[in-house]
Amino acid sequence: MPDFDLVIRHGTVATASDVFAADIGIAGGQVVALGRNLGPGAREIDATGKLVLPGGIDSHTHIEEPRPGPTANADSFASGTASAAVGGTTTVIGFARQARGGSMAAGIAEHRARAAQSRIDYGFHMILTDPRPEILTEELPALVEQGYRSFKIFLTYSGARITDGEALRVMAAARRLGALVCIHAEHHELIEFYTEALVAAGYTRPLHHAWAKPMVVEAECVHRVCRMAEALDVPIQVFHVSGEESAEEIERAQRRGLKVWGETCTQYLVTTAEDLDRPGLEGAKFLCSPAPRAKADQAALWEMIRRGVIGNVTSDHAPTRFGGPDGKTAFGEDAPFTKLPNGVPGLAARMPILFSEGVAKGRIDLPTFVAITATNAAKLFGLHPKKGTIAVGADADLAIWDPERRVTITRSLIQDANDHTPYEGFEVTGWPETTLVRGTPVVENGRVVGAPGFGQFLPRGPYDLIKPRGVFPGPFNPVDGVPV
Ligand code: DUC
Ligand code: ZN
Ligand code: ZN
Repeated sequence: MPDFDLVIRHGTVATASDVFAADIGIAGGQVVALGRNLGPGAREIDATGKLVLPGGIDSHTHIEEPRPGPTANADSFASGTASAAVGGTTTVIGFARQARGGSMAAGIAEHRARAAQSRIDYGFHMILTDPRPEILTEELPALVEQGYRSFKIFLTYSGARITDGEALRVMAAARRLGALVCIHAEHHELIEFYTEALVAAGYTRPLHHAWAKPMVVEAECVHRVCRMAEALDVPIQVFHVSGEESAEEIERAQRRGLKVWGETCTQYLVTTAEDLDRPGLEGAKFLCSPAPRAKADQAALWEMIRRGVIGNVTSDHAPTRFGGPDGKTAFGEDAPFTKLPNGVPGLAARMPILFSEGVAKGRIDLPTFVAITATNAAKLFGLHPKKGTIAVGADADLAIWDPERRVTITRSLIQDANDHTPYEGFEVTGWPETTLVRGTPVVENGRVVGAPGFGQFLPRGPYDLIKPRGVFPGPFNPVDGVPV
């Protein structure tokens, strides 16, 4: 009679705090023993020479999100989560969107139906595009209770943006309900002003997307939302911090003691605005918002990761095919940047690139890699300690990682439904061989074996990290309408 369903033997286990040699005993989908010379498992994996890491948590992914067209999101939950697992990720947080004039609950119900095909575990942020009073007071309390414990707001993009006044009301609602507000922070009118001037002057190539949204556009807005969060005493995460000046705004807020967290994405660490300047429409493969910056910004972001200012790195996976009627070329080979859909695919590449550029190149140590790819997101989004670490009682979400394997990233390795990757030809050292979700292999030796529908929805209950501090900059608490 075996002691465990599965034993992973002889590996080197890494968490966000420690690296140690241990066997892992798994039963009922959870880690139940960590130690040497564990008893037999019904199944055994020999991890000699391998790292055993917490499966990644990619807390910013746009999978199967509907768009008005003609371009479309390339992935389904089945394809997107296959790709995530190929890259060692075991949990994704996606986005359920409220239609303007519509209900948030309806957006959730539709997205839950799509996500039923997920191969790995998942949760949602709620994109509030129209935070009318009845949405905030009548719909959100029940939805937060059901485990949708984070809101996403956009301060730019015509179809999604809300005003500063609306953002304040969303922040206040989040404070009352115990939810986290995640923010796309760019100055909308400034982008429009730049864009009109660029188009008028004939600057419409993909490169000019970066000209339309230079760093000042982001840094100003990051500063603004940090101050808004300070005024209302509301914890926030600033999404996709793309370079030095925005990261400095986050750091300044953190130094004032605010609960402001910063996220960056793989693409800001390895691509630059120069990639947008490739011939023809090739640059469109690198087009995302905020725009890719300069080499110096990449170095600054790594430094901010080392200092803990940037706590997690996501993919912001937002896949549009390049070719075809719904692809980035749908408006023609000389389409102006204003027509090009924003976003790059990146679910599978995230962890291997961060391991290679981070750990293998000596920029960060292994525990920091675990922290920025899994543990910190688990903590920030209320999934810890069930997710994001290797400990007795945690879900056995694991990536068995060959730290020496050299791989050239190609489209075919990625296994999503897209027709390109911005990381084509990128060379990495280190690759996940086997990915387990709750002790069940989803990827085995690079082959996707997890079934669509195996993934489970992760409701997120209340947790302390995102509790407000109870500190206001003045004598009055404007959320509750009382003196402090
Ligand atoms: N930026 C976003 O904010 N969302 C998806 C794609 C992108 O580039
Ligand atoms: Zn965004
Ligand atoms: Zn995004």
